[in-house]
Amino acid sequence: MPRHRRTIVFLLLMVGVLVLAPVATAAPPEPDDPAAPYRAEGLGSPAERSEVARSGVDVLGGGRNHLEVRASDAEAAGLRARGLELLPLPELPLPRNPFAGQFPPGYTGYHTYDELLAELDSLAAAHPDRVAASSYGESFEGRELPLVKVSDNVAVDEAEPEVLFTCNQHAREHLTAEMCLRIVERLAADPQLVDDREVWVMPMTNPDGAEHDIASGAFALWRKNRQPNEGTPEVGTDLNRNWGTEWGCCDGSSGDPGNDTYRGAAPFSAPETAQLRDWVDGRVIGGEQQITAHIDWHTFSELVLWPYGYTESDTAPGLDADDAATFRELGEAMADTNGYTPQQSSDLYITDGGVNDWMWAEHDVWSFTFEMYPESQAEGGFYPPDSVIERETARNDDAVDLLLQRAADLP
Ligand code: 7B0
Ligand code: CA
Ligand code: CA
Ligand code: ZN
Repeated sequence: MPRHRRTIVFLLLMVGVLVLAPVATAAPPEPDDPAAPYRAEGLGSPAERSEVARSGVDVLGGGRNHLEVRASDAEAAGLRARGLELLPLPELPLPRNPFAGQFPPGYTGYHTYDELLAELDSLAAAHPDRVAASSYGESFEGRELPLVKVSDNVAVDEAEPEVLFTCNQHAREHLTAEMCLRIVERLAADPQLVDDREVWVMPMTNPDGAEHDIASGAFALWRKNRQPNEGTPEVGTDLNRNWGTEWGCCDGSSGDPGNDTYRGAAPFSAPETAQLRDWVDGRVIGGEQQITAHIDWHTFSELVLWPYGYTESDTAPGLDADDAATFRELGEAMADTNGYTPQQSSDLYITDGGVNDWMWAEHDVWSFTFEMYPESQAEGGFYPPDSVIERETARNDDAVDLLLQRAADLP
């Protein structure tokens, strides 16, 4: 939307808020979606967890023996009919916000898209020799996709190992944008850490979704991007099912645009994944991929995950036993620093079209997913209050530093 129209819409909204505020805050309307959160116990194998993930429920998180899901009454009945034990989880008492488009009270420490860009610009202005803020493209709705480089002599492409951090592929996982922001802040403030590294940070890879999640004044529990789908009113593609390696191969995504794990009409059909792919492809210089290591940040469940996600096998084309051992060793070493549970991605449940599989299969990037705090919906799920941001992002400082260290000598 052009800026002047945004201003007019904003003014109209402000008038609306002043008139309607007492009504809007008095009685929050019933949510459209009657799905409720449950913990499904006794899922002792990846196959059992994958089966539940495939059943159409919204998977919130999981662990070695369980998954947490949102299920409608009918879906819950179906799972119970299969013999599953479903324990109801608390519905979070999420506040409504009279100022639509902002985070509500208790969450204002999180950054909106505009606040994030402003923060990145001010970091670049404060550390012009070490921080460069730019963009690697545009989202479906036309927002610039933010990209930050942190390094000594930041304007120069030096012969230093390059490491990539990506955040917020999933809209509602707001804590991850704060994680990426912290990485930039911390590396900017400590020249030693980036003396002989080039660190790239993409703090909000799905800005349309993240903004949509806070647009109405109540969290929308939104996951996907905001791209319309032909022939249906259902909106959005799950960006972490839209990557081109073994896309849609293995029942680890959905072909239904109404599903939260809709893989899109084709690999890289989402502009957000296509442009991230193009940028990573562009880091092949003189035939060599410059990026050696990568973390894609998610919430929640407190896990460290590595490829592949599309198969239960530890090894598969392009990933041999030595690679698997290195992934495990490095994943476990990082998990030692933050107390997360380390495992191959498919040990949680099968996913196809995920970013880690593509980064490894296509570019031999040592690519991990971190599922951050909390462990459970019962501790806030996707929406922990802003009071945890400092603690739960700082919790990953050592893992980030370890990956930066190891980036120099990875095979
Ligand atoms: C996802 O809850 C899960 C990897 C399992 N193979 C990663 C991620 O895309 O499903 N989990 S999440 O959506 N953040
Ligand atoms: Ca440098
Ligand atoms: Ca370089
Ligand atoms: Zn996620």
